[in-house]
Amino acid sequence: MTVATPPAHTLAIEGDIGVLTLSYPPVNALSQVMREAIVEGMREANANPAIKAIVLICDGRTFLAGADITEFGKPPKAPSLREAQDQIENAAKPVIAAIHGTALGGGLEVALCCHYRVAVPSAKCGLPEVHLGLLPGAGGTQRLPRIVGVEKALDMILNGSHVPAKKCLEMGLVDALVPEGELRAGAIAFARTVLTEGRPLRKVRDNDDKLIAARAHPEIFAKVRQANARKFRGFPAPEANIQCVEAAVNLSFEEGLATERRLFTELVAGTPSIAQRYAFFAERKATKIPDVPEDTPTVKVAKVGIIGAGTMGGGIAMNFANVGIPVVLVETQQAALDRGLAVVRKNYENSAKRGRFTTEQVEQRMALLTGSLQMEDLADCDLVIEAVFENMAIKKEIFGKLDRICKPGAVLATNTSALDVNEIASAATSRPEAVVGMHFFSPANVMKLLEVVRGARTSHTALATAMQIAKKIGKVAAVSGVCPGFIGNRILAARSAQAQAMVLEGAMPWDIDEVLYDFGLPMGPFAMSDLAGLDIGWSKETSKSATIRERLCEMDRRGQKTGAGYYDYEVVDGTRIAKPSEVTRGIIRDLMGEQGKVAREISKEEILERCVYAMVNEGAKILDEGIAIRASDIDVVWVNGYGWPVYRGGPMFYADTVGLKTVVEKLKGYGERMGAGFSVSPLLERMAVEGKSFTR
Ligand code: 3H9
Repeated sequence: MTVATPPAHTLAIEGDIGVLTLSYPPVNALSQVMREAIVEGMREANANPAIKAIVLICDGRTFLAGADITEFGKPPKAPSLREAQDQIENAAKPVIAAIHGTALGGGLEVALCCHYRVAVPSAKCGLPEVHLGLLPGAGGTQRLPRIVGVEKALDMILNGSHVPAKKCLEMGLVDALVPEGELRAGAIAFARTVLTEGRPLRKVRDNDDKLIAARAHPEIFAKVRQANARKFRGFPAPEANIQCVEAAVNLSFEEGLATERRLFTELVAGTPSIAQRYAFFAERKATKIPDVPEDTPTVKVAKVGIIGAGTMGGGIAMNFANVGIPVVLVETQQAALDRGLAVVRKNYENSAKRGRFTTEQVEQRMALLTGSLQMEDLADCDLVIEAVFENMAIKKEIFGKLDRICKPGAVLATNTSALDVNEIASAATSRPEAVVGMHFFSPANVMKLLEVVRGARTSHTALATAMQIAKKIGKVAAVSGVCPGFIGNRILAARSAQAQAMVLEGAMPWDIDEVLYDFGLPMGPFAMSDLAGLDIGWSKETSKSATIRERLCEMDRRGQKTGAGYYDYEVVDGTRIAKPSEVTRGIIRDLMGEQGKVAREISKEEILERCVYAMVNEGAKILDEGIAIRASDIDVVWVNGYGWPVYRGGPMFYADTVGLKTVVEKLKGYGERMGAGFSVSPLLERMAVEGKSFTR
């Protein structure tokens, strides 16, 4: 079947207004076709004497979503975006951008070349290039501060946020809102007003008032750098973005544009941006499951049940309340339920205090949460998520009950982070096809990742429903097969094994943490253990005093919560500071002595390579076993669930950057030195020999 491609532009005439409609599904990205469409459409509209003003509007679900990211890194194709923008900005007739959906990146930069902008209330505008390791390279860093002022522009550009139309109106970024669903008519009416009132052909580039005001406050830039130092650590793009806005303030428009162009060119060719663009597409690819067609029927999730109102259950519930889906939260004890709901309320109130939403919205969200002590109250839920602690017997009991209580067709999910989903599905229910893993990460209302675990008998519908609801609640989902730890924790375990081994060879926990922190992770494995608590799964009765962790727990050094763990902790000015601990050092030395081990110097290079290549090796095994569909899914899991620095793409992307041949050689080399050795993944070895890569 041939699908007719709609023409990229059409020009209609409504009285004396030309309506230039652009169309390039799915998101009207500004690829060559679209740039040509703008140039051509504008020429036609300019040349037609019957047209006195031009409305620029888009078909489909959105206004222009930005430059076509797939074109970056390839030879440029004419016309350039600049040429298309010049056609608009230099038009002899007023051009009005009519915005719906999202005007993002190059899309907003095109709108900024229009003389006026109108939008529907649901529209959003943003310059999200920073998330791709880039900067707005089509004049955005020069025009936005001219229209909204330097501070607001920095905020938008550095956060890459999608700003709602109402706020855009307040900032002057759009000139008027028109009723929802009436964009075309509203924009035409606005264009007529411009004509009848004889309003000028306003060019954003000519307005320097806000920049002149900012010249008296050069400290704005120092402040923004300082305030965001932690967030920007390791990323080159934010600094380049700041320098562009500084150039807007201090240089002429054309000089500013030249600075922007130069820095954009540098960024686009660099590994961090290549990695971030890869991550953008990897996230979208992860939603596609080869044997599950996109049109697979899904369950409409109108009501969700959650079992367990602890930290996880409460956090999970917030995700659904945030998007207006009612939740029944089930606990066994009233006190636990009250506590859980109180924590949720507190979280919402804290967000309200930070200005994220209003107190009215707090109440709206809380009203969507109903507590219950009866599992029977889950009978009419479309999706039930079990979030009790990790105990197979208890989970089986719960799923047995759910099987009896839940309506036919409901999706039954477990939030287990390690247990066998197949066992839960088959041993406890008569409907294993309805069972799926939905592994949220803590804090579940904040962390982006959702590992969707596909059991041997999970139906296409249950799987597709989990993926669809993940998108609805704003999660980044990746599918994992069933294995201990699934994708994320299994790789974490491989890294931990190396970290633990190195501590008994002579590296101190803080040496290892420092290397991984410097690599870009938020924290290393030992700091992470201290944060999570060292006593997870530990008991005094069964402790064999065989590991450092067991000995620390026996001394009641159970991590941050007891004020000591691998590290000593000191509170300075209300901030908890981790310090290398002599006690831990002593435990390590004792244990090494008992095992007849002699400490050696371990280089930073070895620490990094053993930790990271062990992850890559495990990733290759996961891929080989079919636990992950594709290498990029593994990267999606580690970037969104474990803080892997996105400017390094993910462990599998990173391995490709290093070269698989090198990774295999190093793994073998360290293996020999360690004695026991790595079992190098046959897939990894084969790919290295064949000169292949995982992600390119
Ligand atoms: C830029 O503009 C640089 C300029 O400043 C300078 C230039 C000189 N290009 O997300 P979805 C694909 S940088 C190519 O699932 P949604 C996407 O891969 C750009 N492809 O839809 C997917 O493909 P598939 C700045 C793109 O409704 C399909 O479209 N702009 C692009 O959930 C649907 O995407 C941005 O960073 C693109 N720009 O969300 C905005 N965008 O079907 C990036 C999307 O094969 N885009 N695709 O999987 C978005 O944030 C979201 O796509 C959007 C829609 C919110 C628009």
